[in-house]
Amino acid sequence: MVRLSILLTALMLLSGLHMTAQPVPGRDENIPFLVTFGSKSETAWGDDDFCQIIFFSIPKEVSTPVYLRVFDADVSGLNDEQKGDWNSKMFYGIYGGKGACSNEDAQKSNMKGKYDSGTLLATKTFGVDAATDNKWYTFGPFNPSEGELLPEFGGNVFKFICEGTSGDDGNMYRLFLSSSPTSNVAVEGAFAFYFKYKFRLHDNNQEVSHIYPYIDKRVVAIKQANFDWDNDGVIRIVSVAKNGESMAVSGDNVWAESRHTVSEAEKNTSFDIQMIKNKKTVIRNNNVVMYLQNQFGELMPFYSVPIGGIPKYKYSIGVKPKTSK
Ligand SMILES: [Ca+2]
Ligand SMILES: [Ca+2]
Ligand SMILES: [Ca+2]
Repeated sequence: MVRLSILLTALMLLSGLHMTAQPVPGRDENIPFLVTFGSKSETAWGDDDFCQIIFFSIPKEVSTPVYLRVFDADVSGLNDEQKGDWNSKMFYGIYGGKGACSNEDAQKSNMKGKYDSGTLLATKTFGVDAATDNKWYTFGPFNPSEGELLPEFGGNVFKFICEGTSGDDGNMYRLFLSSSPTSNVAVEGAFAFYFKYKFRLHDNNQEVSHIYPYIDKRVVAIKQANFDWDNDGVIRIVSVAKNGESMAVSGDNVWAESRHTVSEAEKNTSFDIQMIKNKKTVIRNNNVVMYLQNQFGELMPFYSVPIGGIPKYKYSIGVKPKTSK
């Protein structure tokens, strides 16, 4: 219940952010693709467990149908990462109803238990498919009331799962929650969130990618974990009180972890976690995984838009950090 009121306060800050909240990866994240590999892949290619879970929240006032659109749903042709022959299959599922998000297994970093909780509303499996290569595929329509009504997460919540069920190739894709089946039209007030994120970094080492976890008032420290970063540059935190605090960066096929304290001034703000690529070496096709935990060991959601806006370092706070309890 504590968590509920905290999130409600946070989510009120999201109102007004209509047009930027619908794509995943989010516009401000500057991440080119989400990634899921086939179930027989080597984890050294950048996916630790071959499954990705993304949640979408729709304000309960919205009663018109919504659609979940997937760009490049196939595993072949353009965008995807081929190993040998194209032989991978991807299960896509959209879930609603009781437990879709509230089941704790759906909010964890592994695929144990009922991570696929809730009611399966739509599903399709893709492999080699020229019809969806480099194009949008549309799931739906869904009635928003088919989601799981969770006021603490901002309304009716749907769960999207992309799971590799065979093969060893990499699936690159993007998502858009739309009010139209044929184009990307934002659903007023909706947004996406995720507890573990698997994605592709840009090849161009001048690009900087971001994620935006929200630091609620209970958080006194975070532990970040990332996988298979291939030592591709630096990861740093910018917040109202941190001017680029470094996070641990993983090498090939391993996890790295680091702990970061949270000051009073950082509570109820977002962190801007910046991923700055290696400027000396061009590392291409770099697929990575990241999640964050609070001091209770709970995974912290990242939001497709930074709640409260992108944080700016304030010199007056940073040089005199207030201590947390
Ligand atoms: Ca293959
Ligand atoms: Ca493709
Ligand atoms: Ca990698």
